[in-house]
Amino acid sequence: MDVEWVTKFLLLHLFLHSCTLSTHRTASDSCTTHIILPGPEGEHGEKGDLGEPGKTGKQGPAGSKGLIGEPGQKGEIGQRGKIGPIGAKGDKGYRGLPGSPGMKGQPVIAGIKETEERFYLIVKEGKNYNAALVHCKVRGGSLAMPKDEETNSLIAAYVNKTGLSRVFIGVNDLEKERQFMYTDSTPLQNYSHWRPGEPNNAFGGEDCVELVSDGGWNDVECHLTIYFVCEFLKKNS
Ligand code: GN1
Ligand code: CA
Ligand code: CA
Repeated sequence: MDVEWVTKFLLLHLFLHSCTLSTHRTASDSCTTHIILPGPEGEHGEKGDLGEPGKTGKQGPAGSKGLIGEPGQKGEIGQRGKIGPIGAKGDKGYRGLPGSPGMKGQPVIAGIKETEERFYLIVKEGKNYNAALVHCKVRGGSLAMPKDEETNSLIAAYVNKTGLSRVFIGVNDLEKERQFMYTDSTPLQNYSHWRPGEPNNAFGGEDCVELVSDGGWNDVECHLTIYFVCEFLKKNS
């Protein structure tokens, strides 16, 4: 039942009741002129117009952190790096196996020749003039010093027999250019056996002397490495 209608009915009923119970009023002046009954309720009004859009709401709080993204694509291969520093020196290697035995060597001394006073000895070890001289000296001798044709021929024959073409002999002009001396510091006196055109001090640097197989002498560079002849004085001469 409609609540508003019930309320109005009750009010009216109350009004009527008080009117009939009243003792200090007459029925004629109080209950006939004040009865006002409301009419029936009218029809509902038309639906109102659409309201205006509401105000923009306040900015909301920040959302929660999103999930981690997918990994990106693999990048291109990088450029080649700089060459690194030189590594530390390696350890010393193991000792190698011993080599196989060598062939039997040629005899260093090619026989011996002698005169009445001296022994002559070809040394088949290539040495420069100074080393050759030392080799003979430490053995108590000297580089051969042919001081006459007989001795020179003997040495030449010896060189030929040994199959050689040249040997150092103990003659040089180390002390003074063009003043050839024997290695015992005696000057060339009555004898020499220069080849034609020698000594020529070729290239300005020939101060030692070789004896070639024909017995002739030639001045050569002292640093040449060739075989040589030592001589040894016999003791009792
Ligand atoms: C030799 O080969 P050549 O001309 O450069 C010799 C010289 C001689 C010359 C004679 C190292 O020199 O001492 O004087 O022949 N040099 C050597 O022609 O044997
Ligand atoms: Ca010279
Ligand atoms: Ca020469």
